Amino acid sequence: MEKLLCPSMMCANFGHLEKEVKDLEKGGIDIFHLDVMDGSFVPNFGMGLQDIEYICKTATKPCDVHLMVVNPMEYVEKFANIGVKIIYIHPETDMHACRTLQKIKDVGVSAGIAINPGTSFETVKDLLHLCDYVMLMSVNPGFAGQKYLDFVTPKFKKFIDEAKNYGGYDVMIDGACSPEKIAELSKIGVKGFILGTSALFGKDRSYQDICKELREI
Ligand code: S6P
Ligand code: MG
Repeated sequence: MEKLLCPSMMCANFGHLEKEVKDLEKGGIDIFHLDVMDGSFVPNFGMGLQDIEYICKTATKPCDVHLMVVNPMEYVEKFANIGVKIIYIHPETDMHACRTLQKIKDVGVSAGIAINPGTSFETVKDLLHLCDYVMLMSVNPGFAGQKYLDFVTPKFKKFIDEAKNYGGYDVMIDGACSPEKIAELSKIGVKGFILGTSALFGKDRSYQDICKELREI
């Protein structure tokens, strides 16, 4: 199965953002992953509308937004208007996740859920028919550079096995996604990999070399 390689832009060098976008595209990435944090749902702040808009305009590849914010419904149109192609919400922070996912689809954007390590398949199963993507967090959301939580691994298999019953969403991983995890999880059917400090950024090799290697493992 062809992998989706998705650089997590909060880990990029903001001193040279345009160059980062171009180099990553040259490296062969598939989707830019843009984390939005409101200091409330998660204890951190990160990327604002201006950053997102700049990356969407500079990039030729599609951009997603991972909304780690309370009341994600309020921002769906804003992000759609600045050109993002996929919106992930956290059902844990949305009393009407069903309605929000439908709204995302209605504005012509692909819909995804991102779920915390402590959120089970059973908790979200009635949302899955509305999802194009399901992104499992293998760290508690909010920060790059954390440790992979092993108890999440069996959940990947569960979501992959069930995908055919809910219209065939793609399963993604976000958090501490190392080359070893990519090798292990791509074998069982994980499609997309959010690449932060564990696999892509801060290495002294080109994005091109790293991406080529990640595709082959
Ligand atoms: C943070 C965010 C993630 C991170 C990414 C970093 O919760 O959702 O997208 O940026 O996980 O990756 P790494 O390899 O540093 O853990
Ligand atoms: Mg993320």
